[in-house]
Amino acid sequence: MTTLKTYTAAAGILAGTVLSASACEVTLRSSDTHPDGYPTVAAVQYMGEELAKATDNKLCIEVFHSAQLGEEKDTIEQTQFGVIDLNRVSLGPFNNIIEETKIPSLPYIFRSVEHMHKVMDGPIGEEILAAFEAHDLVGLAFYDGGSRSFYNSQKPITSMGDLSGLKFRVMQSDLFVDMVDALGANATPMPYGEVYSSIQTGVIDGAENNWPSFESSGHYEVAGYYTLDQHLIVPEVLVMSKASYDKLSAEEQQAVREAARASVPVMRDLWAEREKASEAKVREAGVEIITDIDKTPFIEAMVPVYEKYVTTDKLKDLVTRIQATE
Ligand code: GTR
Repeated sequence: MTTLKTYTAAAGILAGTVLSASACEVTLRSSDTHPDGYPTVAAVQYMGEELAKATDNKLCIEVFHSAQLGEEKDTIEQTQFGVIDLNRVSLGPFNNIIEETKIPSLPYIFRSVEHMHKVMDGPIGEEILAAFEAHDLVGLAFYDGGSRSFYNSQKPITSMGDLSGLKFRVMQSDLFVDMVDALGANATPMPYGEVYSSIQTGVIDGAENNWPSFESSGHYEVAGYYTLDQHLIVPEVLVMSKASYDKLSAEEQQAVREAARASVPVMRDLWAEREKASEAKVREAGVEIITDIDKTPFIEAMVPVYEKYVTTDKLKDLVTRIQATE
């Protein structure tokens, strides 16, 4: 059975047909916390089309979006066990498990999104993808996650001092707890799906994220102040369960890797478009956006965080090489 699926909604640039999962011999289940139409979801759907084409419809992908398979930390464990075949997540929730993932998750490690692309598209990115193997996962590709900034329900943050005493949700990673502490605020690690109600009920004052997530999660409805301090440019990653990968032939494994790689430029185009659309929607809603912020004290405050997390020669070398990348 063939079903029609168009990507035109939020995606804009893609339009085409995909075979429904039932037409395939093997349907790989892929998890994503984001809703249908979000760039990461559309990119993995695109990968599924490419994979079906390359394998004569033997392998397909079904994306379970909107956290249908669970929150990121839990789905990562399930992917390690082979219960979930593919998973698109931020690098953040891997920080406590895979030490190499901490490096691109360090605050202000990248000077720009272009710098991040240059690093992650090259040998350093390959090394970090390879680090997943020892943890029952196969790192397939990096996706974009823009830059993350703080938003809150209380007041405009115009300098680092304004963060003092506020409570922010962070992804479930010790690194991000220490990052927020170092800035003088309080951090609460929490699954993404609990953030909206936690801000609404005052359990936390805010969180931090990029434009598309701030918008698509609806957090902007309950947090009316967004300060573009851009403390993180943390890439997102697409991983496969090693158990699922090992069931495939060498040709199929190659097809999976190629289809994943082919989805990266598609994702980047969708991302660029969605960032603009999300920003426009948030501005339209009347959220106060603070762009005039001195990042220097934020960067200086991160020195002890780097000291705590960049401990081994291997990690120090990664930081040096990233910083030296033009
Ligand atoms: C988003 C990211 C998700 C998730 C979320 C969060 O930007 O795409 O994978 O990590 O942030 O803050 O939990």
